[in-house]
Amino acid sequence: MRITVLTGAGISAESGLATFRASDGLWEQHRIEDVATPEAFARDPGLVLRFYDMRRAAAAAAQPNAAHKALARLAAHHDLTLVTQNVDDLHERAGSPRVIHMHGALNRACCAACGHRWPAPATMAVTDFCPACSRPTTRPDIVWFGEIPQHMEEIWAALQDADLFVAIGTSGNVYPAAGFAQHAGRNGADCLELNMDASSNARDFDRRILGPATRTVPDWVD
Ligand code: BJW
Repeated sequence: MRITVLTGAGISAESGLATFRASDGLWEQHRIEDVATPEAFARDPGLVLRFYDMRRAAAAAAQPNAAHKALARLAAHHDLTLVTQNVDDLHERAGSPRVIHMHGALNRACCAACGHRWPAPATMAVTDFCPACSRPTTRPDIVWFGEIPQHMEEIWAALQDADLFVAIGTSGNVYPAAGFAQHAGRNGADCLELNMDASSNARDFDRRILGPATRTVPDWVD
């Protein structure tokens, strides 16, 4: 059986990392949607870099939880494609052999001019130079609103081929990920949602188990 899993911020919530659409969804009085955009970076790059420095430090201090570890066990015995919207590396640190980061990664920097990617330093500065082209055009390797998510060809193929699609801890508000269940379902996959609250695209799932990921994911895997 081929399984495609999509994870969102909810799977890392019990590792202490804030979700996006929880209670206030604010950072220093800014809406997340106003920080995670190319326009915000053009307007105030220092502010956006500080936001990602803070997120990078929080992710480095966090530990994988029972849900991340259960998905690593699942990969050992199944044909699994693990796609995450998360920019932390908790799946990797839990032992998942391959993780597709569709919204980028906090621990990578990239060059807006030449596309070169490299490991991000703990803090990034507006004046950082690209090690490949030497231009001061570095940015976090993060997919902001209005940008094209990464690895999409591979993801559509995995959704197309899946017998089972499972979405874990994602609110179903952000596209294209919010359309994955519909796409997989139309191609014959059984669709299961594991979430704290039903997502905005709940109608696209055949089954749903509500509760904290550290309980629902190990229960489902084992
Ligand atoms: C628990 C739990 C626990 C809590 N256990 N569960 C109008 C219509 C359709 C589309 C658009 C539109 N206008 C604009 C668009 C496109 C836009 C979009 O979708 N906007 C919407 C807001 C409408 N999308 C884009 O721009 C994307 N690009 C794009 O579409 O390009 C076109 C294209 C696509 C494909 C091929 C070719 C071209 C880019 C989107 C980039 C998203 N970036 C962000 C920020 C960057 C990363 C970062 O800083 O971390 O990614 S936004 C933010 O939302 C982040 C997340 O990855 C993403 C999803 O959030 P997620 O993971 O769902 O988190 P929450 O907080 O929303 O939900 C948490 C869930 O967990 C909840 O359900 C809780 O109940 C649950 N939970 N605790 C289990 N313990």
